[in-house]
Amino acid sequence: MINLTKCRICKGTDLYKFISLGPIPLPNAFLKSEQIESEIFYPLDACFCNKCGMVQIAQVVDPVIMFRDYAYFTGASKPMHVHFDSMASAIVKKFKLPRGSLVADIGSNDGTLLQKFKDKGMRVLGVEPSENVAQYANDNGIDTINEYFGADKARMISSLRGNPKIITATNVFAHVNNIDDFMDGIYFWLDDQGVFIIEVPYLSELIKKVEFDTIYHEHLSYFAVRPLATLFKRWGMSIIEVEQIGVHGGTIRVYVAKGEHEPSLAVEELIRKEIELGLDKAETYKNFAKKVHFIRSELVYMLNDLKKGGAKIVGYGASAKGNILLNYCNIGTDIIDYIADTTAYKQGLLNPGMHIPVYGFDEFYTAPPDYALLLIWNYAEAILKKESEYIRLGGKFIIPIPKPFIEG
Ligand code: DWN
Repeated sequence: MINLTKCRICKGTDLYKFISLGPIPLPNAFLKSEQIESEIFYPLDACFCNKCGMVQIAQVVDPVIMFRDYAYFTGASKPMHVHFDSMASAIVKKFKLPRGSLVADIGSNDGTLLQKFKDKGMRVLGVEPSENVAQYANDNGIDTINEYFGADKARMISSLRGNPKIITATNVFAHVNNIDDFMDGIYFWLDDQGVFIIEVPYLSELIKKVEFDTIYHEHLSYFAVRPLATLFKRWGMSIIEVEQIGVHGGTIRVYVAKGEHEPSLAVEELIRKEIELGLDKAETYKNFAKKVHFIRSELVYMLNDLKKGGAKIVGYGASAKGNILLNYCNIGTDIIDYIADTTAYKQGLLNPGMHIPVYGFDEFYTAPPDYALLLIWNYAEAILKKESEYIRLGGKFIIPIPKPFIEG
């Protein structure tokens, strides 16, 4: 693990640590009981750069440890199929992509997004560092190179596969430590008339909705439009469009092209709102930390009170963010009997840190709990709809973010 001494973007050294969530295990490090004694806990500090306003994690954990055998499969979440289908349709339409155009996805995971592009007649290529997930994608017919992306790999791939019209990177750009090498690769590989499209959790939403459980070691950077615009300029690229999307608690889809381009009104509007929200001020993050402490006490009080009343409580969705929430609030098997999750890889394992068992949904439906702590609050709308029968029969959801409340 490396401790950050200068800002990942501007290399400034005036970093303000505004919250510590650790020591805490990696949020996707699900484990067997025999692995508990060797479990590793890391410090987890979020910092604000007083020079350029970039928010970032101060601890850099070796990506091989985090991603070599990865527990997160995009396709396990039905709402992500819907999201990526609409993303692929929007991009094909927006850029009038002829059939057979090459679309590349970096951090392509199990190929869920690329399958949607393939269904629309595009040629697709994934670049995915996690061996197990890349294998799954290849087994399912999505051509995927099992590598970490960077300048060297871009040169190798380009010589073999040509230059893509579109390169996407969804929930990846924030995971990259060596952004300079990554962007060198993007600039080299992208067709000169091409567009680089990233989706990253939006810092404005994280602050507004106190989404502290999305702060973890995989997410090294927390982006706003303003620092991103500064960053891309270093490669002679510019943001041509930004869209706000609902997924993962509030995301921005950023379209970047080579050369100078007039920013759209949306870009200027979002930057204005970021300044209004105070994203460029340390005070904003100090207040954020206070709200996080308040959520923790409220949630712990609520759960203990329900438990004292004899309630049966389970976790719903063994997400990375859920593991941060449970560890930071010290919520364990004394409160949560198990966590139900759709990902086969996670079932039968224990969640990191609190060692709560992860099951499928059989027991959730055969012996419904009184309460389900929604650890995937980012899918609340879809889940409340999907579980309407559970609610009709008296089941209730505890939604922890942005303020703990009971739904149902
Ligand atoms: O950036 C990342 C985001 C995109 O995904 C990664 N660093 C890791 C991951 O974060 P997460 O685990 O918090 O992602 P989700 O998509 O909020 O949670 C997915 C988990 O929820 C999966 O384990 C599947 C589960 N799930 C479920 O059990 N029932 C999901 C849905 C929609 C459901 O109905």
